[in-house]
Amino acid sequence: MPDPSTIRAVECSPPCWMVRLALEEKGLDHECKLLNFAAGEHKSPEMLAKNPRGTVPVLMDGNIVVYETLAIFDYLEYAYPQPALLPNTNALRGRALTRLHEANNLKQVGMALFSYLMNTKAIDLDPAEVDHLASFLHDELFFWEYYYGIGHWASGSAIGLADLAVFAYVATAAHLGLELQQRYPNLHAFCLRMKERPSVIATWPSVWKQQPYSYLTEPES
Ligand SMILES: N[C@@H](CCC(=O)N[C@@H](CS)C(=O)NCC(=O)O)C(=O)O
Repeated sequence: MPDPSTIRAVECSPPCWMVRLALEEKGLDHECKLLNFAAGEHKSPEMLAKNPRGTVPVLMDGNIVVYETLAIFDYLEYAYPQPALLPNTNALRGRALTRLHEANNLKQVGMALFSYLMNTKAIDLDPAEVDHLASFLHDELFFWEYYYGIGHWASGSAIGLADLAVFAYVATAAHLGLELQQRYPNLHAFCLRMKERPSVIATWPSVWKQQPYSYLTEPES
């Protein structure tokens, strides 16, 4: 890469985190410009010129602009194949791509819940709505708990793009109070493995307090 690429991202956004993790895992020299979401910096004229949808993440690699998280993943894997984050045999790649795109289900239910929690004033939060949205997340986590019981990584014996996606959503849910250890031991072990990786250490949201929230913590019975 002649010049370091830049990534425009907002902190605590799972899709942005996914791309930052991929850049770190690939050891690519890059600059991350964090935008102020509340101030609408992701919709500035400069950003809209790059991505008319006004969403982040947006990757700039020289003159090449790529947005849409999965497109960025695809681009990085093609442009910078080593270290690979997708396997190179047909069978394993088929499974890895399945898991990666399957993680969109996690994104849908995760983002619906996270957006509600983050965009609603504490006083207006409706516990029934939180439970309702969390129930979809639990339904989805059931699948991932099963997959991470088969192996350490979402597909095959090496970390891959799907793992980065799953981690960004599950770690966010855990930060919001989802208890993993008892209910999802395989996902818990996966998150512990991920937390030791330099990519996660380098990108851990700086605004996250040590103590997770308790929005998703279930009362003890
Ligand atoms: N389809 C996009 C969506 C990414 C996304 O949801 N980004 C959020 C931040 S977490 C965003 O930019 N929201 C602003 C908006 O939708 O206007 C992708 O996969 O990159």
